Amino acid sequence: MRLYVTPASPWVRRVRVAIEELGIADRFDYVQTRWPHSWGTQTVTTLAPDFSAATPVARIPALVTDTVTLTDSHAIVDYLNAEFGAFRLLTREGDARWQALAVIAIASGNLEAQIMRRAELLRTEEKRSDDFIAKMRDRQMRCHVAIEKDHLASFGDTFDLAQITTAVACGYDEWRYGPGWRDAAPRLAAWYDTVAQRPSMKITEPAETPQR
Ligand SMILES: N[C@@H](CCC(=O)N[C@@H](CS)C(=O)NCC(=O)O)C(=O)O
Repeated sequence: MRLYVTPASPWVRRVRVAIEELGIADRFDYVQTRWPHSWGTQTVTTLAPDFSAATPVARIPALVTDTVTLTDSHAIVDYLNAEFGAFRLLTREGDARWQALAVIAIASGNLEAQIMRRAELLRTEEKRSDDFIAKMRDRQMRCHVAIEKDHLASFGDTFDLAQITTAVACGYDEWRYGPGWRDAAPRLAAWYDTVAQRPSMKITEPAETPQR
């Protein structure tokens, strides 16, 4: 299977952490993609032809298997969980599934805000909207607080997709925007400090995306 990646993308990291937790890394070829800083507001015309052919969405991650191409991290982790994980990372049915999806939706909303903020920050100073950046930052903080207040206590022993997505949201916030989020959610930060030591988190620590 071919997985299109960059080292900076938290959506890619979410998939890679799931792969490591399932112990199936040897089944994948990781294909590096390159993005100029204009990606936030302009169509990128320098993407490799195989990547462009694989995904009309032209975003990472994208997974190409012999039978299907999946162009969204949730679809990919859902596929891995079912095909290789015996539903260990996200249970198939029942209340535990809906509780996990509740967490995943909040952590994903947080990640979307972080990426939109990043795209806005990549615009020139004259074009950048401080209001928009503040709106995204407020959303990030509300999401961290909500997970700490409503969900953290019920996190179980399995580092499942709810926890993986939450940890990746904490990790990206810290890497891109600094430790400020810790003041908003100190108990979540303490939990994150523990799970950040897992091998799956360590070997997927973010680094800047190659630009060319
Ligand atoms: N909902 C998608 C989001 C994927 C996404 O936004 N990826 C970013 C990198 S973090 C990307 O490829 N951006 C390039 C672009 O928007 O042109 C997922 O979960 O996979």
